[in-house]
Amino acid sequence: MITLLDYGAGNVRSVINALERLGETVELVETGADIAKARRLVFPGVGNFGAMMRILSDKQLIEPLLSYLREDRPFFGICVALQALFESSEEAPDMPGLGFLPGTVKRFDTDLSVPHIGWNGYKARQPSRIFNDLNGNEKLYFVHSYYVDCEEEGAILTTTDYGTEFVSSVQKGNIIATQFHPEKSGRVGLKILKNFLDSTRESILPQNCPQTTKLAKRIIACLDVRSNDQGDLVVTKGDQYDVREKGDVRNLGKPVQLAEEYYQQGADEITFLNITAFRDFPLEDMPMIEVLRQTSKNVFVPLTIGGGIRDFTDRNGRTYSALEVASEYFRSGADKISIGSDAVLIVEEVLKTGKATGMSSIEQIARVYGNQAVVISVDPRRVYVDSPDAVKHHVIKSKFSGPNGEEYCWYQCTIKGGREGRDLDAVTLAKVCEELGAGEILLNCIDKDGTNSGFDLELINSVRDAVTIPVIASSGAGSAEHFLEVFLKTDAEAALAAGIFHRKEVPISEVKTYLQDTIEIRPV
Ligand code: 1PR
Repeated sequence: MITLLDYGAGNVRSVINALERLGETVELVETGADIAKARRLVFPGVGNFGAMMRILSDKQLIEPLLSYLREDRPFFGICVALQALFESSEEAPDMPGLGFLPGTVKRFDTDLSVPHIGWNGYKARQPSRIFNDLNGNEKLYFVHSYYVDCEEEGAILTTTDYGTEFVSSVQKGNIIATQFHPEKSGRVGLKILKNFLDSTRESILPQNCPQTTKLAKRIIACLDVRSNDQGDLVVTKGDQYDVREKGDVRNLGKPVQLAEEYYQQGADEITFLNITAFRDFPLEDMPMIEVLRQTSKNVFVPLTIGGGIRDFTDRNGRTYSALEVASEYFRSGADKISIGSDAVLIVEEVLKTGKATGMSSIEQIARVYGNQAVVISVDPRRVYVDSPDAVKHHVIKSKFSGPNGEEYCWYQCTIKGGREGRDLDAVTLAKVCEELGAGEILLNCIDKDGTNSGFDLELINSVRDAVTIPVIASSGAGSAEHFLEVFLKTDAEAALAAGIFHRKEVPISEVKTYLQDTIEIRPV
């Protein structure tokens, strides 16, 4: 029996799924007394440091937690739960941490994109039982903007490089805590959790840790999901967003099954886009929630879900906030949510009024679940113009001329799955969303979608240059060479593809094998 501290924010589902996969029964902590009687305690911290400490304090869990830690009973903390062990955090300067270890939590101060999202390595500083069956050159999944500066040298278990060398895990006796997410680190992460659970395992030092660790470029498989005309939920794929072929919705497979296949092949993340959610409210579309639940039981890499995240009033007059919709997705196993149409409308409003309300879906979800949990999915279309001043938008000079010889273009945002073009460009959208608290940009391109002709490098470069958060390049991948090209010619942190994988043209493992000598990737 494992006791899990669920303080009410974020995706504890993933951790429960990972522990259950290891054959454990999980009991949730509700009171201090539950902590007092726990035999092994797992604490998955998510979101904002201040919000987390406040909830722990309100629920009177701080003293029982500190007693548990001081008694040196088996403890595994994840992400913000690692940070909670320290004295304070720059994220919430007025809110003290548990102070179990000396040191503070700092924000990354680097030219690299923040949050630090993705798969990075580790360098072991001391032997531990969590290293059993690991050799040191594996990559683990991180997603955070803050890191711990641990003043007790002897407690540092591993460090990782990202602009600076930071502490990526600590161990003091039976207390272990990691900045990375073992529950999202595939088979390696499951081994780490298994080693923690088995206190009879000996402490060892992995032999092949790198001198310097590097963040891997991510390969993401995307599943566009909708009901077909028979009412079955299917993975589909459009050509420039048109998913119908001879009148029928193209059916490329079952979502849960395909997601598992891609996980086994080495996908670094899986994204589900509920592509008709702009008209069918997702909380009424329970099969999609069920897809997420089933997938998260067997897929131990990050899951993003998008589609229909916005305020909504159902036919009985009941109003749901975007935050409620997102919360349901998180509870069902999502690690990140992606917002498409609503982001465009929010940015239009901010530009019109000149101020943010603090109440938009982006701001609300980022506040509760953290910036890293909010992805903005952009669906732009290229519009050619004669001169840079032709429109009041971010215009670029293109290598490719338009149908009438135009040398310039801008990227028009669309909503409702590309059905409606708006008077807003993708660069401005990305910048304002970053300011509102988004953690990542998923950059599609309608012109390139389904064409197999390669990514739109001009679009990716112009958005990448405008923001400091990670950018996922999407649309157009038709060969392994296209992934190499996007990573060599742009600074995108990840590349996402759909058709190439669904049509089984090039499996993910082959893309990775092709990249591995030139690009830093997570080995399959
Ligand atoms: O607007 O918040 O409800 O979200 C709806 C989401 O659904 C958006 O993220 C939007 O991108 C997506 N979407 C809506 N309609 C479609 C469609 O295809 N008709 N799919 C759609 C978007 C783009 C990518 C695709 C890449 C790679 N599809 O998901 O996977 O272009 O494709 P490729 O590798 O085959 O070229 P909201």
